[in-house]
Amino acid sequence: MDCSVNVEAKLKSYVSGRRYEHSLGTMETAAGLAGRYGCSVRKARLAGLLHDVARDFSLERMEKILGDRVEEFSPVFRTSLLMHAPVGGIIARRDFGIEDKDVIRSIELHTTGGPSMTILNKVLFVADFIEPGRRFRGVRTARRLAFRNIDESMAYILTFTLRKLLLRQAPIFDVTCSAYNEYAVR
Ligand code: DGI
Ligand code: FE
Ligand code: FE
Repeated sequence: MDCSVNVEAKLKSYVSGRRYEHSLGTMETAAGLAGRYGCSVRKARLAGLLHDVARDFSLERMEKILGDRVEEFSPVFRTSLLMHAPVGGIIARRDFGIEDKDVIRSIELHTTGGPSMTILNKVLFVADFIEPGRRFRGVRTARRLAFRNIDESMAYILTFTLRKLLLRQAPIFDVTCSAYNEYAVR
């Protein structure tokens, strides 16, 4: 299945109304960024629409879907927040028939980021942060930066997220650090 109208209708049975609106917003923003940076608008829309497909699943449901892959997460990272991205990748393929590797990887990396991200991976990561429903101090700067320089935008978002996590003394996932280091000022 690849027609985005069908995907939209089906997504409704996976996520809450609020999440559905966020998914539509991310889809439109991802399309805009894809146009700006010259990657596939169709893939960006699909990735934006489906990125949070597993966001409202329970931890038990996620662990069942991950199967042996749950071992990839050390116990502190076995939270529904961190696992909804890889689980989303699995659901996008299994239930929505998405085969495109770049789209799947974009979904898998959308929460933490990761090393060697493609343009599409970055487009989704940034779109998720700045879509029209987002409200926080700094969102206007983030929106402006997103369309000016995607790598600087990655640095801005990762710094913002890491700072917030550090202030809470929350555990930092290895891939979040790898992503940050790729865009940190050298
Ligand atoms: O699903 P969304 O709410 O749209 O957004 P998301 O999938 O980008 O999730 C963002 C959250 O993920 C953000 O509040 C911080 C959290 N996060 C990202 N990297 C890490 C992390 N949380 C912890 N504890 N450690 C990380 O490395
Ligand atoms: Fe998410
Ligand atoms: Fe999201």
